[in-house]
Amino acid sequence: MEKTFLMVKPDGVQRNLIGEIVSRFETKGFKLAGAKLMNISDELAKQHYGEHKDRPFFGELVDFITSGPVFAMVWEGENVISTARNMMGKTNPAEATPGTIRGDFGLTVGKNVIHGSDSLESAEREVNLFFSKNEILSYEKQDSSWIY
Ligand code: RTP
Ligand code: MG
Repeated sequence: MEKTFLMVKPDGVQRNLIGEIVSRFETKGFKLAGAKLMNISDELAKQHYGEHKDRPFFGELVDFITSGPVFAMVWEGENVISTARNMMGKTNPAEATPGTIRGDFGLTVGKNVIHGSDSLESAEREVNLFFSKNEILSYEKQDSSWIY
């Protein structure tokens, strides 16, 4: 089943949005396969955002993502990569549609609350960069016949 890497950025953690964000993906129907609160090292930040290393905002981006704890997650489900990107909204929260995470909670492009993998290749790369094999759980949801 398709997996994606999502991360509540330091601004989202500071603003107590972990629960709200987890809730959106849970109620959408995706399955949580792994999660942890962690600090990102300078080295990990540079690897994660390697594609942006020549952009003028790279230094700021690395400083910000290493500035405090993030909540890293692996989510699973059909088309989870593109659906999660739609649920996040546009990179610039000023342009993100209300109802999306960035549209509802973000203000500036630098502090846009959440990261999500943008392709199958980046999802595989980012899941493996942040999680070891034994931190990703494979499990079935309970048979729901006992829920009335
Ligand atoms: P992300 O990787 O964090 O999920 O965001 P994204 O795909 O929507 O956007 P991307 O182009 O990958 O940019 C990564 C992050 O860099 C910051 N950024 N700042 N100052 C700027 O013009 C600028 N542009 C991008 C944003 O925080 C963006 O999420
Ligand atoms: Mg990106």
